[in-house]
Amino acid sequence: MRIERAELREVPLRLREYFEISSGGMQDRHILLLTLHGEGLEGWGECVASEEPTYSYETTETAWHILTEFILPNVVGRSADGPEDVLTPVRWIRGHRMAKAAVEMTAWDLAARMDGVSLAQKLGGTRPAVPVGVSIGLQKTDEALHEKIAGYLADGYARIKVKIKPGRDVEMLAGVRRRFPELRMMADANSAYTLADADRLAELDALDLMMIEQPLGHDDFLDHARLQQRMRTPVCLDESIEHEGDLALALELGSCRIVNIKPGRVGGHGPSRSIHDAMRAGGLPVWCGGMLESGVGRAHNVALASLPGFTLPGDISASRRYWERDLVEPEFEVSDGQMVVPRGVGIGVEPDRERIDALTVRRAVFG
Ligand code: OSB
Ligand code: MG
Repeated sequence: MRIERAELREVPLRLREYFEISSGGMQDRHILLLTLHGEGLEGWGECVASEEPTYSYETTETAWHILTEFILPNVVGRSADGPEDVLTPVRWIRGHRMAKAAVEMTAWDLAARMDGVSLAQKLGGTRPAVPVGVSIGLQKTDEALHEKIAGYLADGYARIKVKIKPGRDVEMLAGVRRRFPELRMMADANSAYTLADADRLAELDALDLMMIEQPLGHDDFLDHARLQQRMRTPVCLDESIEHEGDLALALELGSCRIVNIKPGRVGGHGPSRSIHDAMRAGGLPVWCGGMLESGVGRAHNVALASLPGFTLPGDISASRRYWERDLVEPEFEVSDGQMVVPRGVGIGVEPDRERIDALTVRRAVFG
């Protein structure tokens, strides 16, 4: 496949609600959208970097810098054997997997369009619809959290993820469990604890959580392994798994039993498939996380989540859970705890070009 042209743009988009996690909060997203052009076709993708370096060292600004100065100038005007080969000319760039993933994923959409198939088909997806949940940010009060959960259950989500941090953990989740005895529930700490909190975290074992996500340091494989030995609740890693090597280390040490795969975090769909395959070979489940993407990024996530090993509900929620109005048509919807995987060619939803043009505040063109 030949990449003839690239266009990167920044599109500000305000979340309907402030989203707070243990390491910070988000309200006004700076969505980075990428298009790659070749053979008269156009692929779409999104960079998942956040505005502040809370979840990752990458930010929308570092991603803009790395994409415009180093990645896109070396990728545009070249031919690649396929989407997994597009980043070969920039293998020398250390890290910056979110910036790289944007290009790799966009190339997958372009490649699917060149083949005339859906992105899900191109990736090897097998399921027409995938189970989905919703991730709820830290709320001011327990009552507010209960209200939110009740609302999302009414919307039909298959599981609820609750953000936690020290001081807003065991008692808060015990209250949720009392009010919703049958709820499929999990917690995400975004690295808010240390191994010194192990006894406290082990109290969560009484609450029948599906898993606890990223309780300890973003790069602390050893302590996650020690913690997993001290609690029954499965540990799920998110921030820690940036590539296939991290997964190998985590499995060797026993740092987790579940992995949250975000293609935008691990460098794209290729690395996501490798992680999926390795987990599946070990009989371990994965699920697809989210980064408060627009519908463009969501389309990539739902296509990936149609692979057979994504057995647990993903953080892939309806467009209206995030935005007053999404950037794609039709918008994503949830019913009966499932999201339908688009069947059209490529990502299978149509970016609203006119609106995206009108909202764009920054643009860089290559080729
Ligand atoms: O830890 O999974 C996370 C959002 C931004 C940064 C990190 C995380 C999240 C979410 C939201 O949990 C998932 C979504 O609905 O997109
Ligand atoms: Mg997480």
